[in-house]
Amino acid sequence: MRRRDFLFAAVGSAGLLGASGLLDRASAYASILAEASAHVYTRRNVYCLTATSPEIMAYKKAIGLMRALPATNAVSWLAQANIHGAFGPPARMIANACQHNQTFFLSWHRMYVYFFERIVRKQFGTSSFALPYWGYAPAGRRDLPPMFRTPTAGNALYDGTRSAAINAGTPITASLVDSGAALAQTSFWNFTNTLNGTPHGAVHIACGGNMTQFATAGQDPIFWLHHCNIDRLWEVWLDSGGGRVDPTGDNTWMTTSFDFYDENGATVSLTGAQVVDIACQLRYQYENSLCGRRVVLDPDWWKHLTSLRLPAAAVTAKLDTLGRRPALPDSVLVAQSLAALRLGGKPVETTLPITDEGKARIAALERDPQGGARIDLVLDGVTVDGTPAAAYEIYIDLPAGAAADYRGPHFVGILNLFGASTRDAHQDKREAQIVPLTLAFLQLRAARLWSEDSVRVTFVPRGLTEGADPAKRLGAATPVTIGRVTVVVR
Ligand SMILES: [Cu+2]
Repeated sequence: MRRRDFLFAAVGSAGLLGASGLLDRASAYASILAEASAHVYTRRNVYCLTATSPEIMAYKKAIGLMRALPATNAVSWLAQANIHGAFGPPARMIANACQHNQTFFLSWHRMYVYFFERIVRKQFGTSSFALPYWGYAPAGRRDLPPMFRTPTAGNALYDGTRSAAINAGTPITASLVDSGAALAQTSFWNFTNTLNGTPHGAVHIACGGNMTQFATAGQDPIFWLHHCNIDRLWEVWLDSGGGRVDPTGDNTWMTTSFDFYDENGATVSLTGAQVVDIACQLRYQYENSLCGRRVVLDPDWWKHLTSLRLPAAAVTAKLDTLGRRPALPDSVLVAQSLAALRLGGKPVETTLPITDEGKARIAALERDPQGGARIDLVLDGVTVDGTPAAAYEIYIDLPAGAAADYRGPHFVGILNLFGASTRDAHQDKREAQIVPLTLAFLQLRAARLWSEDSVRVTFVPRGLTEGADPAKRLGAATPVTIGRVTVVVR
């Protein structure tokens, strides 16, 4: 296990830190280490596995058995998918409970995947079972893992509702799986809002079929691996440091409780405070995504330590201020579109004049970027007719004639079309997409690329998979509507 996890596990289970904060009593730690290693399940990158890996065999078998159970059985495949979203679920079952808002998106899905994994392990899998994660990355692989796309009879991992291109192994378009914009954020709320759209929503849409709607997403076996990866990215973000911390000062986030079914079908609940440490509280961890290059743990590593200290309270307090900002203070409107936008196969640009008060607020934010204010782009009333046929990259103040490059400073995310289909029964459950702009603002401002008088927002269509051409696919059709585009300072 990683040193950080071990440290947490050790501190959590024995509280052996001396008054000096120095870790000592090495032999006690060695036994805790052995104990902890034996009870922490490791989630591995699916690209490191094959169709005959134990995790994959167990998962496949479990899906078959779970699908054979009625939806009234809490550990059935449908009952588990229905917790996320459902068309007409059985009475008195937990259903339609998914949280896609900025407060509970990450913690709710962590709990959901955690109990699902326990069900597979206890009821249908093996005692060492851990869900693999779909570790797509721009530099690595972006295709649907091969064992999920073999349409042979009896392959429970195959889902025929997905797009033909995805089931053929065509790589997802690079900007859709890129977590760079999310990981660059330092406050939890900016991170979760950015991640929710990209790669989370973008990958749902790229898969097509069941994955595009709240009510059916959990029925595609790849859903659980996708959410494992979203959960892993939360850990990657925390490990990046630089003030990235969980909102443990937010009472609502910490104490709101959600219901699920455990491995025996009993109703259980968890709060945010109970899921902040995956190794210590939930007994799982993520293997890094480098296949075959596992870090071999030296059982005597602690003998080489001279000192290992936890950060001093003063340092921790300073780090925490970034992540512990209030969640949603009152916002001030900076700029607003006057009419709904229709998006199709060609780029669409809208220029929003900045109000006088908006200019003053932005100037104040620039003078004191650590002061807690933030700029957000808010996209309300986003709908798509039918199944999305393209993705839309969002750019801020992209200069006329400049190439739209998602790796550049103007890119802020992908328009989130997950659950936006007018066919989705839970379309009304959707909330506005919040695209954090503070980081882009500071970067563009430093490069003198931020416009004083207006915010220009450009939506650039991209194929969902490599080689797909939205202009050709959509022609003159404009199936996507954005009801309102606003920029606010909070
Ligand atoms: Cu999702």
